[in-house]
Amino acid sequence: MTSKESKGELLEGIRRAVIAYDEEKCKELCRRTLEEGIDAGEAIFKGLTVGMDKVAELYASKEYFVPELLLCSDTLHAGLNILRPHLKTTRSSVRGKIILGVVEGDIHDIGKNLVKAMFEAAGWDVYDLGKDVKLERFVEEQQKIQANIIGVSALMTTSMLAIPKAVEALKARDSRVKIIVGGAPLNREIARKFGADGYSPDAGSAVQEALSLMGKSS
Ligand code: B1M
Repeated sequence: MTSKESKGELLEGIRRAVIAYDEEKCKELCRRTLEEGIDAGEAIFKGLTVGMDKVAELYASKEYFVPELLLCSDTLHAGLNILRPHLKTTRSSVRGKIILGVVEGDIHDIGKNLVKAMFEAAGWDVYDLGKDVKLERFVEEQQKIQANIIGVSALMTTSMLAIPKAVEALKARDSRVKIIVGGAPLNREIARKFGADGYSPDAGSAVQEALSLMGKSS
């Protein structure tokens, strides 16, 4: 077996373990990818995340329901916890502060947790407010932390409507604050309409977007 094949097999195994919500298998394979020297980012974005995309398809085709989604999500997070400390990104000389959270009424936090992992790996201080976050919490935390960036995630067409309210409340306190948004129902155009300063389609590009809003590059 060539090392390329074994890497491909490991990533495929991780995808399958997420789909089969086999938490132990997922953890074992994530540990093995690290032992084999495979990049943690690849294992996250070509293994765990691709597995979750397949889970979303199974949900859409009504082969999976909410209980399976929860189990698959737990499996993904179990693998992410093992891989996260080994993530390497281009560490920039800029170490910013970011407040992160998922909007009120929305408990989808897988994407937000991937974004968090990327900022941590880039050396940022991350203040994670979690999911279902009331807009007042973003405002209170910003008053305390004075972060460079506030990152807001929303996964539903309904919950994303909380974003313009959060932007308005945050900008009313400090018009210079920079807000980045992301999540499946959003795009750059909607982000602009909601008054956000930045948008990122995926966790990988969120750090770069933050840096460019701060007028820096990695
Ligand atoms: Co639900 N859910 N869910 N769900 N869920 C969706 C979002 C949905 C599209 C499924 C569908 O119907 N096709 C749909 C929303 C429809 C709409 O828009 N109105 C939906 C629904 C309806 C619901 C419930 C109402 C179901 C119910 O109870 N009947 C309920 C809502 C509960 C609530 O929030 N109040 C619900 C519940 C759940 C679970 C709890 C079971 C589970 C979430 C577990 C968890 O997150 N801990 C779940 C899941 C897993 C999904 C799907 C299948 C997968 C989402 C996911 O994790 N994707 C989803 C279907 C789909 O998206 N196709 C669906 C993988 C993840 C890596 O991608 O989160 O997009 P994503 O993150 C990406 C980018 O978007 C981006 O980077 C990430 C990685 O690159 N990104 C950012 C995200 N945030 C960012 C922030 C940034 C930058 C980039 O800067 C700040």
